[in-house]
Amino acid sequence: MKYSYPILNAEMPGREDVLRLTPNPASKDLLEYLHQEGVETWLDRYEAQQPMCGYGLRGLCCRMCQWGPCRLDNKRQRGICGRDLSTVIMANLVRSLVAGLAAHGRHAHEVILTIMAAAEGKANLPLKGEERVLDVANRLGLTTDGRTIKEIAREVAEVLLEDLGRLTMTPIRILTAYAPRERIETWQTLGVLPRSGAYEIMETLHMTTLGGTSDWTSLTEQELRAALAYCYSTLFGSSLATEMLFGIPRPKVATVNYGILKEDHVNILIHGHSPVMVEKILEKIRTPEIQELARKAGAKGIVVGGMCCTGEELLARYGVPTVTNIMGQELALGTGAVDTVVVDMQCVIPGMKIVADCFGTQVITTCNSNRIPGAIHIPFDPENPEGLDEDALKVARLAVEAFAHRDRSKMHIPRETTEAMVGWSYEAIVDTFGGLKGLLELLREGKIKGIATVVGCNTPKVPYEFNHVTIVRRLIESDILVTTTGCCSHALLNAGLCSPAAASQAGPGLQEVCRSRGIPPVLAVGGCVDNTRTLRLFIDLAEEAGVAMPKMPFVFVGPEPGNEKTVGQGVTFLAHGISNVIGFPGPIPVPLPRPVAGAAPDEYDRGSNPVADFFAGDGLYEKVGARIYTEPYPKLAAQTIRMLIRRQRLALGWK
Ligand code: NFS
Repeated sequence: MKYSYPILNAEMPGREDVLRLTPNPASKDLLEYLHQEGVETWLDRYEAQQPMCGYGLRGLCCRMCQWGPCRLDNKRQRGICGRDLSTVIMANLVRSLVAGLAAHGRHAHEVILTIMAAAEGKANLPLKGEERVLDVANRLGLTTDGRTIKEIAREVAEVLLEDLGRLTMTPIRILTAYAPRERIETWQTLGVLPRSGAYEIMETLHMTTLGGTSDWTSLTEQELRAALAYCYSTLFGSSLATEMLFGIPRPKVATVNYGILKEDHVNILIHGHSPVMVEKILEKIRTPEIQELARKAGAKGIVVGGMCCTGEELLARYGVPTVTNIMGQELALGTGAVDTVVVDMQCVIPGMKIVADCFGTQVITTCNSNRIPGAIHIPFDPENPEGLDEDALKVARLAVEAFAHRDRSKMHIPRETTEAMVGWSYEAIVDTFGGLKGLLELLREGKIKGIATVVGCNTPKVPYEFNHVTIVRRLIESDILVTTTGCCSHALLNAGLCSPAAASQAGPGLQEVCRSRGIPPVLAVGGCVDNTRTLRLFIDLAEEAGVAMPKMPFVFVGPEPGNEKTVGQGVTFLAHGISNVIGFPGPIPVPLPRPVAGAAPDEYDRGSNPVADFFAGDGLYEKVGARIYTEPYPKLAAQTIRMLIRRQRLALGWK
């Protein structure tokens, strides 16, 4: 590895490392091609940022007022205001968690308001997820008899909206409806039950502003409180609302990877997180009018490809092929074969537009929160949804018409395509195993040793997608079933690990389980907000086993942490008693072992700081029964996960 960071006890890759280790040949091909062509990507800008700031890397820079910025270290242990090191680290951490909360919250808000519009007949959208509407209504104790599905959906949406924005101390109703009793009691004892997503954002910013709390431990409590708001108001809010609107996904076979793009077809990429407008756009693309328009433009057909979480929504529901993730978005446009990219909200990096301009790709933005200079803007507003059909048709027309302007001399499409079985909603997983009892039995008898949910973004700090794929290969070899979402799932989909054929790479127990059911050893459950599907599975399996969640053989793995949104994902699972294994040190100083002066040469002081000790030692463990393990080397990370699962099984007396 080219860049050594002794302060983190880790290294970061250089260009050669990325090209040598990145597992998808298509990504390597495009990275090399774009470099040769002089097209700038994240890899160039990442190298230009080296070496990175040691204060920022360890969360030691305080920028929460205009007295500073203050950089803290062993010599300067307080900022100008007197704020100490641990308070600065925790304030930075909890602020990034609530930034992620805000992002998922805005996503949830759009989908919930769309349900209201659909229920009131303002938007031409059928409520396709009747089963989910009734299920959530029953859990909330709402009256369903004698009411129309629209009336019930409207009332459920009101509850979800209130959970997002309540300011008074009424517990989040979805938390009360879905969280296990044992956990609710634990959170109550800790005093970390949240009010709502919006309230916990306000309270976090309030606590951490100049002259706010100087007790870092109160920020660890706020971290848990805000994570629970994040989980039960924004993740559940987005995931349940999307299922109410568009239905619960079911397993299906799809083709993914860069090779789905075709030279002689109109190629349209959809990108972002909220699936509302793209559902309509997809509907319009499939109409005879738009298909005919493509033929007239000289195309043999229309290909729609997905990126990031919007891509995963369409993949799970309709088998629409996906191409790549956040760090692949520039590469996908670098094929020069994309006529239009339609983006909604979040994880759309500005570098994408730079590449789009190099290849003449048309960019259409559909969310007022995510504007891009030079893009065509056709926004969706759930409070004024009447124009949705017309706008979606406009986008479809523009997208197809762009085919005529493509510069065919610049096309470079890698041939790789991969088969995958997708659509693993909570219900689909449970049904496949013949109910929770069936899956629990496989866990008890050890055919499946444990379940790891391997999720999250990419980061340039590890070779692109290398940690995701390496860790997961080793987990399935050890009979650990994997669920996945987000950008990690794109890496695993493209690597063929979500195909039933990947059963051959699994250990004997998992292999038998997969082969007898015709399923893959890695289940792609959806976008990041659909981590709720895995969480519900963990909650219900623990309940079925009659065992508290922290005792179950489950692990949360984030091999390539990137976005602020991932902080809340990890802490959500921690709060539920599920330990995290993280693939690169987060913004907390890494305790570094040092030889002890005057002692034997193999005697080390393991090093410490209060915040790292809290998360990785006993502080958090004593509160919720889980801790964070950080391991940047993926084979060692897989070993850590195996060890955690083995320990849990031994304690449970499962062989
Ligand atoms: Ni998740 Fe979806 Fe990817 Fe990270 Fe971004 S796409 S919500 S945040 S980068 S996994």
